[in-house]
Amino acid sequence: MKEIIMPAQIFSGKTLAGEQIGHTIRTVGQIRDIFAEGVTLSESQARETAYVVSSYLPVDEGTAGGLFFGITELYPGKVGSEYYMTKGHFHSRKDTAEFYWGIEGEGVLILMDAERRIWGERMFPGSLHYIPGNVAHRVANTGNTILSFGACWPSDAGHDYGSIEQAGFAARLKEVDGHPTFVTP
Ligand code: PAN
Ligand code: ZN
Repeated sequence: MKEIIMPAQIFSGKTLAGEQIGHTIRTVGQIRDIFAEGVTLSESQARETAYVVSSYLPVDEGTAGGLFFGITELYPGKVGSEYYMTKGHFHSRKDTAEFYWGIEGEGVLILMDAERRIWGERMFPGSLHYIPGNVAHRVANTGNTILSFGACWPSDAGHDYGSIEQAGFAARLKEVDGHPTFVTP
């Protein structure tokens, strides 16, 4: 008799649930160094949640040929004139790409190639983004509600946060006259 089983993980279209779903929370205080220097955070803002990543990693990190799936909920807010954003990273294995797609809210996907060329793509419910290999990616919430987006990436991609911690992105996305604007230092 061939069995038909229930999947152990459910993606409702908005949230991800199941035994194997992990959650990572980043507070504003934990990611304070990604924002422009010179802005002091209050203690209460430092305790705010900046984003939560719910992820389904069905195989061990580093496995060739596998896929990972994640949903990021990025809260609205600003540090100075800079929007709450993800830390951002290159993949450790340079030739690995990723899909992002917008689920709720609005924002900008900030992309930077190996030559430090920057561009942005608007994110909104239904937006689909192909992030090629060797392109750093970070998301900023430019709206007043939670920005939720999905991600699917190879299980051997790995995350290189160090390059961004050291050199940052070549431009910052700030609110200027009420609009998201790239500002170069
Ligand atoms: C995403 C990101 C997630 C959080 O799943 O990891 O949105 O952003 P940071 O990892 O930059 O803090 C992804 O790009 N995975 O590869
Ligand atoms: Zn990634």
